[in-house]
Amino acid sequence: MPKRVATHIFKAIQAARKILLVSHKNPDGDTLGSLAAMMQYLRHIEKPHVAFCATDISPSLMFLPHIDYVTHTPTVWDDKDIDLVIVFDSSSPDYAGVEHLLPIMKERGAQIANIDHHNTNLQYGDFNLVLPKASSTTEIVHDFFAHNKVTITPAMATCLLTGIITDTGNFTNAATTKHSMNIASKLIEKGGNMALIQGWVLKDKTINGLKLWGTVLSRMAHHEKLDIVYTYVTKEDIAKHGVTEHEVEGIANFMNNIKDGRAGMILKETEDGNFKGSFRTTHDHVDVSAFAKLFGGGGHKKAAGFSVEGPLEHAIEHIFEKIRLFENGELALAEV
Ligand SMILES: [Mn+2]
Repeated sequence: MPKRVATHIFKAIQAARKILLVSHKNPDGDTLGSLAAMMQYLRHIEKPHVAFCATDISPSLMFLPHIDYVTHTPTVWDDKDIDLVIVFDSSSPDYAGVEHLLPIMKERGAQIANIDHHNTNLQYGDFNLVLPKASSTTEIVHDFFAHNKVTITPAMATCLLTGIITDTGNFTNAATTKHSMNIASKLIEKGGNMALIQGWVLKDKTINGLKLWGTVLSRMAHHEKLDIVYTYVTKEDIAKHGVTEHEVEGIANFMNNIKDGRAGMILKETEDGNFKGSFRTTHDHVDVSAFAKLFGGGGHKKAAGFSVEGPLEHAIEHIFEKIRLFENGELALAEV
């Protein structure tokens, strides 16, 4: 934990008039767990605050305390009292969907704190508490509280444990370290409810959702030359099965169970007919964040995301061609 930054952010919180907490778009257990833990603390010290997420929250995360206080109405940003914005688990302002809002805040004199663990983080804050070695942003928030001698209540412990459980794939992926296990154990000691989290986060599949998974999994293909296993999900699939978009969220992580291929990829069609892609790998020698960066995306070595233009056939061809050129060292030439 970089102690100076942790102290500075803590002092900024104490001095702030009103604080805006921000999660990333399509929020996961880590960004919302971090936000919810901080929100609990702000409630405890009676610090005025609001909370913002640019998109909807998955029903499987609604167990987090006071999470219905988080709004996606951008007018919360108009509040002139806000003088500190804390963004959680977002490598860039775009990732949180606030690239147009943060500059306005800065102009108004508000300070930005950026708390994150993505190695692609753009260090866009006035305070950057960015630790790529941390399993999750909640692990950093835990260490931040510990450093500043903040008492972690059972509700806060549950929030923080949520991020560790979701980002480590329930303690199975490469983010699972001695430190993350150690903190998880401390959080359970402090009253963190692991069974509650696992019940909500892991046992969240519906029959129709799993039928959709079946469709998506049955399409799986193996790009032999690049040794990447991939599949896709369209808007039509989601509509046909009568499920919400949240039902497909776990498929990318599920691809970590595949023995074949050095990496897995899933493409998901967005409203505008373009595609959001996710890469996963469990192989030490593969860095999928390098693949994601080729398409302006980012993330971690073992889990990364990006966006590409549709239609589907074009997207798939474009992705594999660009990765091939990148690995052959020909990319610069091809781009000219
Ligand atoms: Mn995270």
